[in-house]
Amino acid sequence: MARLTYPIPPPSEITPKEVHAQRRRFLKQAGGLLLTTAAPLLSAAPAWQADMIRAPQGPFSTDEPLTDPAMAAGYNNFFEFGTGKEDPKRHAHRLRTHPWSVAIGGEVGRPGRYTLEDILAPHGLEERIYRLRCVEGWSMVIPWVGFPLGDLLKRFEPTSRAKYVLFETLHDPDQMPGQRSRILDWPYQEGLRIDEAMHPLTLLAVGMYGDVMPNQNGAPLRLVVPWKYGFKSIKSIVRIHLQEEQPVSSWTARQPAEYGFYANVNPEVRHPRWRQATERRIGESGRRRTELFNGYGELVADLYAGMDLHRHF
Ligand SMILES: Nc1nc2c(c(=O)[nH]1)N[C@H]1C(S)=C(S)[C@@H](COP(=O)(O)O)O[C@H]1N2
Ligand SMILES: [Mo]
Repeated sequence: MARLTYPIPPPSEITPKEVHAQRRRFLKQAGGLLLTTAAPLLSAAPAWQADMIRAPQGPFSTDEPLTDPAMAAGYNNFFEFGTGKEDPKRHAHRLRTHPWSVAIGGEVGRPGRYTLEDILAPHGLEERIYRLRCVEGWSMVIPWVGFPLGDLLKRFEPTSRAKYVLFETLHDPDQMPGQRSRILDWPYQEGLRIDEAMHPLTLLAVGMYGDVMPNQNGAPLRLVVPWKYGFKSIKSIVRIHLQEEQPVSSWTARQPAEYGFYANVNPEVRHPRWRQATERRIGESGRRRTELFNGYGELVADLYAGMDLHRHF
């Protein structure tokens, strides 16, 4: 695959209209008549972005109506940019997503610091429409573009002691002013058990709705773990560390009684402050029932066979 060239033009400039299938689909679903006016400047786009906007539909997609892309990129949790839902959209332009690299280390045969281009080069991108449910009680349906995390981890040859994976977000208060507040111990950290990380549903995403990832959604590289509460889907990843011990994620460190390591969506496990039995789908009125494992139980329930899901919440 060709080396990439930068700087990355803003998504509006690189997204030719013929590749806006998802956006068109959304508009069609919404009964909208909007037309995109973006000029086709595909030749200016880095290779992986061109691959991204042509990404074929991958497995496990839901056919539920998509969330309005403006809502998906305008109502966010990204505490590095503030605690209000509109803060990330307002402030995330301060994040410089190029150059970007990810340190991959711990229990792997090939540790090192790899550029985003190195990371993406061998992977075919695909689009997967997944539900994501926030612990606070809202959910969205988003067409993510990415590739399975497990494919990446295999490349770096996990050792037999790699039982868990720790992920870390960039720590730079100049770019992420929310890190001046002590609401969380920065950098934001999350973790998965190795079998969860290797599960084919677990996605590393670089885009959504056929465009590069908006900064507020976790550019340039974020996790999407659709059967878990949204906070497990860590944004703007700079470190992936395989290890024997179970990581302590940022939310668990802050409130261990409220946020467990597993954080599987479970309508039967109560949260002291948020409703878990029902949820509000962004763009809908009223609430719908929340499903165990966010509706992905057929695919992931085996991972937790024999475990007490109330204790391991
Ligand atoms: N680094 C980082 N990642 C994060 C968060 C955060 O504050 N910082 N918030 C999490 C939470 S609580 C949710 S619900 C999802 C929201 O993703 P979205 O804004 O793309 O919908 O991102 C998760 N990833
Ligand atoms: Mo969340």
